[in-house]
Amino acid sequence: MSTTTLLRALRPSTGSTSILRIRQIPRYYSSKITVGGKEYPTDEYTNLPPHIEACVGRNLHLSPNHPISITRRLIERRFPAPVYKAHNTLSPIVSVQQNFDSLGFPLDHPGRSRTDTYYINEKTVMRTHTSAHQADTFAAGESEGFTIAADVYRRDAIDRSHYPVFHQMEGARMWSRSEVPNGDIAAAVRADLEKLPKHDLVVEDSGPIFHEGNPLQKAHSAEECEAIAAHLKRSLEGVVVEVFGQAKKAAIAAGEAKEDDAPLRVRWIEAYFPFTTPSWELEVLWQGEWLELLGCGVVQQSIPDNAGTPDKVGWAFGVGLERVAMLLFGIPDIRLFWSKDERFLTQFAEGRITKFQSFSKYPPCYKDVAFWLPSSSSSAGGQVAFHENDMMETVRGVAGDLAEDVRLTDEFTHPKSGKKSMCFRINYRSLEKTLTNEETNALHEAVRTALKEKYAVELR
Ligand code: FA5
Ligand code: MG
Repeated sequence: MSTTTLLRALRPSTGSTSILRIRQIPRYYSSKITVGGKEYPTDEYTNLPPHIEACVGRNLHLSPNHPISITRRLIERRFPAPVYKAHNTLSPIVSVQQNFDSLGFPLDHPGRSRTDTYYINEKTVMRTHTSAHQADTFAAGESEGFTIAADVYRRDAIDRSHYPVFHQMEGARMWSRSEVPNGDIAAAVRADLEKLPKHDLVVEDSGPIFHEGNPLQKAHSAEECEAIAAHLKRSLEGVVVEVFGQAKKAAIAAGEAKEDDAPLRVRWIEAYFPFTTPSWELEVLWQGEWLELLGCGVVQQSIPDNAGTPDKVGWAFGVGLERVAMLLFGIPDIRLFWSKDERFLTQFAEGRITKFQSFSKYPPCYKDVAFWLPSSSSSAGGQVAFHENDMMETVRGVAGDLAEDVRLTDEFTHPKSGKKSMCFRINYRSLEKTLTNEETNALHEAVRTALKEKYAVELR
């Protein structure tokens, strides 16, 4: 049975009130694709599916009573005007130049691949991060610092803290060699550091500011780098203090925490980004695991140089707004942010931090799918190798938010035939109701069919 027939067979029985959403994944694109109301030519790069395009324009970060917007405003408060200008309405459709080239991504960087990024066509992508706007914002030179909050798009894992569309806030603060007193950047940055509010949060931070593996840039003196790093870290620790102070107040009000509960654990770890060095990530301990909140670092000098502002030096960060909002509101699953369920939406109001009241947890249902990948000879006709993210997208495409997580549970290559086998476990769970066995089976069958049709896998 083809997917279409199967879907037609399913729809009448599930009725119009059913929340079961099984979708068709397009295998081919016509010559034009409409994204955010505008038409773009397609080519062999095009891989943006309709269920992702449908998120363009939802603007959760601009809906005043939505937790993503409440979180955005809370963080923006730490980066006030006139030093920081907030940009919150930049289009998610950007050029490959903006998203990758302007930031120094090497041509073979995995982030550029079609398995990781949604391409509208060869030259145009859905931004994968708010850093895509860094160079343009430096070039415009409207303010010393800025924040940019926006929706970003990535082909990524499926689990409770990853979603293919999420929100980031970029922040940057630059100082101009030609404008600071005596051209002394280090002194000017240190003076601004003194003006930042102090806090008593203990943040684990070991190791030197820079070293061979996380190097100082040639264009910066050690003193400059140290001052910029200190200003960056203090600014972001301030965000954490604010956010978690508010979260704790809300938890105490809800009777879920006490004033003298164990303090929050936060740590800096070294990181790598093509567009900053040295670089770090900030993590917090959440439900027993370290959760990465943001990436940051000293801006690669080539970016302001190429943007026509070579006398500027400074820092940048990018924080995941969902990650912060989950902690702030106690929201246990990233899919909830996209919920249109009144039981979710009516819980939140602008400027208020309250603990999310779960509307009961419906049972999960696990299903496994195993298959052989087409052997390389049969995939010669331009077909690319199967990537884990292809699985993620197939499941999202068919089951939408009814898929809670997808995990690769087994992978092996047959010693004689050389064929590769993969097994995935899909956890289906609705946030809104109990899925019946029949519904889960139908979803799973549609996933299997889609895999077979789109990737020519041999189901086992
Ligand atoms: C970046 O996107 C960099 N642009 C951040 C940056 C900006 C570094 C400026 C240096 C200077 P990364 O891929 O780690 O980095 O994503 C940043 C944050 O976005 C993560 O820390 C996490 O909080 C969030 N994030 C990443 N992937 C997802 C996802 N699939 N779902 C939800 N949140 C995500
Ligand atoms: Mg990261």
